[in-house]
Amino acid sequence: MRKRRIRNEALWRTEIMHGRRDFCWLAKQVQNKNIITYYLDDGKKTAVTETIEREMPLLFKEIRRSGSPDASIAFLPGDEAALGTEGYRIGETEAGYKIESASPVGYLYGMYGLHRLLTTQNEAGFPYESVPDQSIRMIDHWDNFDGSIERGYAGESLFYDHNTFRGDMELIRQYARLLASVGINGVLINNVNVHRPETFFVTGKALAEIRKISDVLAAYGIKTYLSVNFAAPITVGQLKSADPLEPEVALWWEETVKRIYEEIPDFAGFVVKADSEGEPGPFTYGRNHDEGANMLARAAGLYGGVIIWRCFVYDCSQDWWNREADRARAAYDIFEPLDGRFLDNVILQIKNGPIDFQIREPVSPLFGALKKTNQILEFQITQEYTGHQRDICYLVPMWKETMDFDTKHGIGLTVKEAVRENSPVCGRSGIAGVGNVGMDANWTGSKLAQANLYGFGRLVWNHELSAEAIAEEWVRQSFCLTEEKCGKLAAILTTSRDVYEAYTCPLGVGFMCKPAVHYGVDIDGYEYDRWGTYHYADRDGVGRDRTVKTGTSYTRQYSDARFSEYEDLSSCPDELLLFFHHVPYTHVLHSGKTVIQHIYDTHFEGVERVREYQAVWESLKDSLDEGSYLNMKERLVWQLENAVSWRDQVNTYFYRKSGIPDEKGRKIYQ
Ligand code: BDP
Repeated sequence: MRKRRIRNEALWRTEIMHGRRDFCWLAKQVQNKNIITYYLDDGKKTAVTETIEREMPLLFKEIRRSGSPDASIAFLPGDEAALGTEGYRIGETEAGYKIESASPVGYLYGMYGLHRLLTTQNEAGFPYESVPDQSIRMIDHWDNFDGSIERGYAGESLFYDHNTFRGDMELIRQYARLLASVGINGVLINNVNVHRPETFFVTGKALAEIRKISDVLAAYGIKTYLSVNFAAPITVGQLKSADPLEPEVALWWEETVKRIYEEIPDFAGFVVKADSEGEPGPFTYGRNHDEGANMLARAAGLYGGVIIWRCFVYDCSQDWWNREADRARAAYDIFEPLDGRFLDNVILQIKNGPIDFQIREPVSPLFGALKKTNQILEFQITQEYTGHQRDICYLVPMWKETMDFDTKHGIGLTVKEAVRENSPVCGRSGIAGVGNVGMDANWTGSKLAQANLYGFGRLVWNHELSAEAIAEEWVRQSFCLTEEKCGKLAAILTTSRDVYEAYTCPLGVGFMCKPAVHYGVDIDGYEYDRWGTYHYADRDGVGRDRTVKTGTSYTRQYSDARFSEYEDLSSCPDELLLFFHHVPYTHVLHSGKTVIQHIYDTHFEGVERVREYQAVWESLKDSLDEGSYLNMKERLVWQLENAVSWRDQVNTYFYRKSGIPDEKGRKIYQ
């Protein structure tokens, strides 16, 4: 029998009563505030207001007193013009607090917001107003019906188990609670690679199960999306073709969508990965992507649904010897010419970088260039290329960097603005993250990887928060530490992206990891393969030449200002140098170091930093719960092994290629 997870409310409460900590940031009840009553007086009950009623005693300690309560939380109607449909304002009253919002879901967010403020000693004070910066704030699950999760590092799927729906609604409710507490309002429940069993999700029996999931999520203000297979009319509908311009194909989708909405009236829409990594798509029929997406959008549009169409489209059978073919160019080459040709319920979902979720990539040139198309920016929360939830890698600094990046299209158009402002329908734009949870008792496998899920939600809701502030918030909500220790733990998080980059990926080169697995070092693993991700190291130098002058011309996909910056060796930022240029090992960086010395230094330093993390973690031992302490202690051992093997292989490899010794004389295996 499967071991039951330690995750139910009763246990949360028991644990708190015994002064022990639990596995997530909502475990702390607000105490000593004498919050005893709440008034939710908006006339009618909804699934969301019922959720609020259930949640209140979990979050706030209930102390019943005789007579009229002297502390309370009142929920009052708020001003929609200022707060929108999801925002809230919290103020103090003589009797306690008031939460104003124009909708039940705003109250829900306000309740979690108040809990956060009171458990993190936030200095913002009251009144406190919060309105989300993006409309769609979404988690994408790459979960398969057999229970496995593509690129999942925290156990099996919450939703599926051996080709059945797991049916653990209480677990899904707890997950929805976590997500709503950080403002997530959409969940894609199946893998974008839609294998045969999931292709049938759009049919009767499965829909009844999906409806149950969707109902639970909806009670937390979360909408449900499904990934569909573009060839479903053939697989499911027994048609001969899935050509988007064939009337019978369009009709099949119309009927299919109708059935879905009959079962799930508030269904959000489809996510589609087409013509990518073996998935079928419009190209199969000589059609373009607007034709494919618009055909589905017409069907979904009848019910208010959307089509999220992914731009992760590239030729994964590239000839590695063909220096002109450049995978980085693909998304822009395909989608930029289609700008303005999509219906207004189509949203293009664009990965943060042009290749694939590496620890360091430039920002996708589609941001800022697409001006007449709804857009979603896609991040990866699950640590596929960033340490598999074994190595610590807090990703919020990287996401923040992407969102704040000035595309220099127009006057100061950052990515976060471009996503929202360049989308014709603002409510149909936003940010998605590929989720990192599974059946593991602490949700994310690595305790510290929780900070990525938490941080994703917080940052996507409020773009002004710093990565440091979010890390501290999460630490305060998850542990009971002194100020000093809280600072130490938050510092591990906030430096961890740089450390992971230091021992893995020099100067933006990327993809020196083990093929398929994407963890551990294999410098030439992808070098002579079909996937289009090459470092071009030879005896004279390293890096991919993507310039107009001598390379693949990828640089030209950016705005004029960014183009000049990247094209010119003297202005290209060090951290992206090898992404854009092929340079000799003796090339001197802006930092003053040569490329080869930079490679040696960062790989030696990366390992030392991991050793420091181990020491800090040991120093926190007595202040941590045993489970969390052991969880990360074990992972830090793995991380050190990983960092050492990256250091030794990368340094040896480049020493052999270049023949240039380390100027500090450290040990490099030969
Ligand atoms: C890559 C993953 C692959 C996904 C793909 C995608 O390696 O498993 O299917 O992204 O985003 O990073 O579709």
